[in-house]
Amino acid sequence: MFKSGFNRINEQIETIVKSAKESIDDLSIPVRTKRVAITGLSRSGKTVFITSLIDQLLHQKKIPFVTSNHHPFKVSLLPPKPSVKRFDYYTFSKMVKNHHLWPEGTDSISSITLEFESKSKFPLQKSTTFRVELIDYPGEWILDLTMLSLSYDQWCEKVLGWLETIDEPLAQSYLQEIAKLTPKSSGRALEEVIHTKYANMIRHFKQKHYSSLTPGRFLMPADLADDPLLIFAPIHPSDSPLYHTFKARYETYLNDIVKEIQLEHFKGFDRQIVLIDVVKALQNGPTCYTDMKNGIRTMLSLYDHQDKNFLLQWLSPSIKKVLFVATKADLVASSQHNNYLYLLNEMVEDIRKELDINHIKTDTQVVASVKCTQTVMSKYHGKTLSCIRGIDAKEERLVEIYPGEMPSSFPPPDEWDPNDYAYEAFLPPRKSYKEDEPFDHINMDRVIESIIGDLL
Ligand SMILES: Nc1nc2c(ncn2[C@@H]2O[C@H](COP(=O)(O)OP(=O)(O)OP(=O)(O)O)[C@@H](O)[C@H]2O)c(=O)[nH]1
Ligand SMILES: [Mg+2]
Repeated sequence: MFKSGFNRINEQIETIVKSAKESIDDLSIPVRTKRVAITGLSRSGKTVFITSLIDQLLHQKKIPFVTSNHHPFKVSLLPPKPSVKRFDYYTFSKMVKNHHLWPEGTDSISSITLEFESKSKFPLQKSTTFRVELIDYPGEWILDLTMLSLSYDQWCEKVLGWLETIDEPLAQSYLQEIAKLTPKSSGRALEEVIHTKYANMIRHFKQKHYSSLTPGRFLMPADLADDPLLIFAPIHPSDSPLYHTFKARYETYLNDIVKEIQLEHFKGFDRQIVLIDVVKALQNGPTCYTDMKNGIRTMLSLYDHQDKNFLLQWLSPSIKKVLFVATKADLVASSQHNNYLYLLNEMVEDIRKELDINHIKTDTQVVASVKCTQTVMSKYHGKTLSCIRGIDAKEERLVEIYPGEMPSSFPPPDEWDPNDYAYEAFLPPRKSYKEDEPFDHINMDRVIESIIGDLL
């Protein structure tokens, strides 16, 4: 049988397409890897957020905003480099889903890489593969990075100056103690007394929800507990042996711990998510709010290109996008999520302007990584109001509470009464998950779209 001219042309086209496809396949293009830093002050929700992020991407059953916008994609987990601990997604998700408990506070740096394989939008290309690397670390350690730009004297001046401004008896007592030091002050016993007083004070401040506390290893020493390297504290400059010993240990701490161990993990990030516990700020009053805001600003000053510190310069230029996320949105009635977003926007407004000057794109979102509550209409003092129903963390039983109205703007300091906001901590829901069922969440799909949607 004769082939029609049309068929011959068709066959030739097919051959050309096939060989073009093969030559594209042969090009061994290295897999693109984007590094996403999940940062946030201590207890802001990083570990739970990363666990939920992975869970949503692996199962893809509750992220319609992502799945309906893109070609189908598959996600698998790869181990990190051998030198880094693996983020223990399986243990954490099991703990939340099966045991209905939260993971403990993080005490070491860990990492995990997600490999995405997505069907190409173009017929000539095979499916595209890219990787997203995530790191988790103890929130207490993040502010240590900013110590890198401070000499011992500058750090002391900053910390002691701050202690003078806060209305805390322990701060006064510490300042009085160090005022007694003389040019002859020396000896291990005295070093330990001053260090212990300072370390206990900042641990106490952490309980009181202060955020700008350094050094992080005093709060979360991990493998350095009882290491003499940590025996230092801020004191006024002098020629005393005590001052010289503290100064030397401060410098060793920066070089051996902060630079060598911690900084290594913060280099070369492309995108950053900053998690903020805005409910905590509202609930603990103006001092906590200001302190938290300062903590976040300090954390992000790493990207200030005006900074003359070469280490910070080396770290900063790769970040192109920062997403600010208010976590634990399930503590807030769903009708008040807009106000929750307004509060977040207000909190990060100045910081966003600073990042904008440095050509870093920013965005904001409110999220619950694991939705633990339902919003229900209930009678409260004779009125029907939006209440929150969930397993109360203290009472370990199902409760319904009315946490108060979330304002659309932070109150002026003299009108800000933390008692107006009765937000409670909740345990993960006591539900039984179907196989492959991810966590219920609020807006995790919006976050995924915002941070990696362009790659899919
Ligand atoms: N209701 C609710 N609570 C949450 C959620 N995420 C975190 N939490 C609460 O916040 C606490 C801290 O969460 P983590 O993820 O451990 O916080 P982290 O930032 O990793 O804390 P560090 O490791 O100490 O820096 C948890 O123990 C929960 O009580 C959430 O989505 N909903
Ligand atoms: Mg953690």
